[in-house]
Amino acid sequence: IEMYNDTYFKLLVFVLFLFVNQFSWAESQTDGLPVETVFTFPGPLPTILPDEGGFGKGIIDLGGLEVAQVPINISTAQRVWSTYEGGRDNMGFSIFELTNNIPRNFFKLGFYAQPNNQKRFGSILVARSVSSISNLRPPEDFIEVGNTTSLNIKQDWPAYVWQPVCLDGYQAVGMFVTADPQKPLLTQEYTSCVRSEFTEQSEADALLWGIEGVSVFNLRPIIRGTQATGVYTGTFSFQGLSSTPLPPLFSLKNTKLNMSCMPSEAQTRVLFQTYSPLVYFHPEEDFLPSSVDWFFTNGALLYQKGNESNPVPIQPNGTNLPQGGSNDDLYWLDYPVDKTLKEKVKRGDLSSTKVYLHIKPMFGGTYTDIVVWIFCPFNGNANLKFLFIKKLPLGDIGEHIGDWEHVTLRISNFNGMLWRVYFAEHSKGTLVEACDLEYVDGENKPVVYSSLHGHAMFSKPGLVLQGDGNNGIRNDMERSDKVLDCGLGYEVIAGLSGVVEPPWVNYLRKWGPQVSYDIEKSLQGFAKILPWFLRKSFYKLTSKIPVEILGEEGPTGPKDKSNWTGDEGHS
Ligand SMILES: *[C@@H]1O[C@H](CO)[C@@H](O)[C@H](O)[C@H]1NC(C)=O
Ligand SMILES: *[C@@H]1O[C@H](CO)[C@@H](O)[C@H](O)[C@H]1NC(C)=O
Ligand SMILES: *[C@@H]1O[C@H](CO)[C@@H](O)[C@H](O)[C@H]1NC(C)=O
Ligand SMILES: *[C@@H]1O[C@H](CO)[C@@H](O)[C@H](O)[C@H]1NC(C)=O
Ligand SMILES: *[C@@H]1O[C@H](CO)[C@@H](O)[C@H](O)[C@H]1NC(C)=O
Ligand SMILES: CC(=O)N[C@H]1CO[C@H](CO)[C@@H](O)[C@@H]1O
Repeated sequence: IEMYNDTYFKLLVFVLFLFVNQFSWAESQTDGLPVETVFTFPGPLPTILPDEGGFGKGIIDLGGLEVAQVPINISTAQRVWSTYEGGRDNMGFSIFELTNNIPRNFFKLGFYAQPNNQKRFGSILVARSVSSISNLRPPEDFIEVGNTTSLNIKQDWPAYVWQPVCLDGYQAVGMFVTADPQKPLLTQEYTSCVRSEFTEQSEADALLWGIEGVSVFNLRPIIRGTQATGVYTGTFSFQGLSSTPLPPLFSLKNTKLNMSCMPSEAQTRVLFQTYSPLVYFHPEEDFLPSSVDWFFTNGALLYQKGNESNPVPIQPNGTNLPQGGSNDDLYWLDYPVDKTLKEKVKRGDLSSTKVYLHIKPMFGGTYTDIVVWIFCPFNGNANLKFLFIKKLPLGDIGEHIGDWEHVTLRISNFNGMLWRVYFAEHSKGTLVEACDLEYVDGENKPVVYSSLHGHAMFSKPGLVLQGDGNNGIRNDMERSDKVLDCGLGYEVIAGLSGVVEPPWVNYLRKWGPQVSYDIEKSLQGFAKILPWFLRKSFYKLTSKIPVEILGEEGPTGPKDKSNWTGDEGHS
């Protein structure tokens, strides 16, 4: 007992000491929040090869308006305001102003904001006019958007939010924030009105924070895709502070769009060597990926409507597949007729798997998307978690032949840095910022988890339910020795000059027969085996699960999906 007392007394004193110290040294409430640390990649950044092209040069010319991308870090930006509650993980968010290391003669277009639950990460564009016409102007005035005095939130001091008022023919692209009620001076420092030729309409991107009807989100161009001109600026909008509607904020626009800032083939390979994902399949996964040639040469057959008794074997690269046309049901692929061979093909072949890369410009050629397509010959059935039933296999539901999945690396053409990764998940998906990814030790290779049977892509292991929160379709992700290192075997199938698309890319019909079972009927079958008092909630749950999860996206190839030329969807 005495020893107990003595040790514990010492411990108590020590803990008290730490506690008191904590208080006296605390400078601000952000101490210890992830946002206080600047994110750095675990490995070396890609080497920007000396090249005649415009990739990785730091500055991109939008056709008379040059933009540079400034990372938000300790030596470039200062925090002007934070709130410590609301938003992601209820940790609040912070607003930053660029203060140093802005390239000479470039001007701020607005401020930057990010959630406090992330390490300090991201960047914002600054601009310079390089034309006889002034493509940039200081604002005529600032509108007071509002202030945060009346918000019942933890904050060091209130924020005052301002939006530039521009001369006719010019548009504002970002908001400014001050810590005192004085209007920002109308000096050259805030040369933030952009000539309309270089702007286009914007909309809300990711929600950064929201509380009591007030919301803050990044801005992105409304029209996005490989041919779209809208440029992502990195500014944000603060909505709901004032009751009067505000004039819209705009995105930038690349009037040139000559794609001269896209990486060359050699540069693309360096980028993929740096950021190629590592994909973990579930330990219980039986249906692994394969290369398309493995699928073809192991007996996959091409069927034609009306001639079903004469399927034909498929040549390597799909040279005998019908080209072009549309996703009608005139042709489809199926397994070999032989039972043993069929079972073999279903299981794929991890060791010979290749991934297929589609390289495409995004945000007016200021970013490069490297879409990493993975083919699995078979998509296994769906499992449901329902009340006390942890795992109810749903018979055939979810099964289909020919499963195309993807993750997309979005890389800055200013500096070759990875910005976001898109994880495709059953016809939707999630964009994850580079600071929130898991990486292979000491490298910049993102870790990806493929869900059991459905092969949906996730950034974290564990269980994700799609339904009503506690019940729904299971997505089980776990590390195992079934792992695909995408950097080891890949083929660029489209988007680089000189690359000829293999014929299978232009096969636009289904990679498996049309899923023929009746989902409704199968579900009714499951409901029947449940006790009667559970049936109603079972129906209620299954009605909430989007049909495309149960039926899957359908076995169409990469080019049939609008993501081929469009932006990745948002969750
Ligand atoms: C911050 O960004 C600037 C501008 O790119 C860069 O020069 C500097 O090295 C960075 N500083 C740190 C501490 O990462
Ligand atoms: C702050 O906003 C409130 C409205 O929410 C307004 O009444 C007040 O005048 C503003 N304060 C200043 C100093 O602008
Ligand atoms: C595209 O624009 C860049 C930068 O102004 C210029 O150097 C290059 O010659 C242009 N390329 C083409 C193909 O027009
Ligand atoms: C059916 O397929 C076989 C094998 O490809 C082909 O020889 C035959 O001409 C086809 N018949 C019709 C009616 O298209
Ligand atoms: C498939 O096509 C690619 C180019 O598109 C070529 O490099 C490769 O040799 C072809 N493979 C076969 C097996 O024909
Ligand atoms: C994962 C993803 O975003 N898939 C989309 C790709 O495009 C098709 C349309 O062709 C959409 O239905 C999918 O949701």
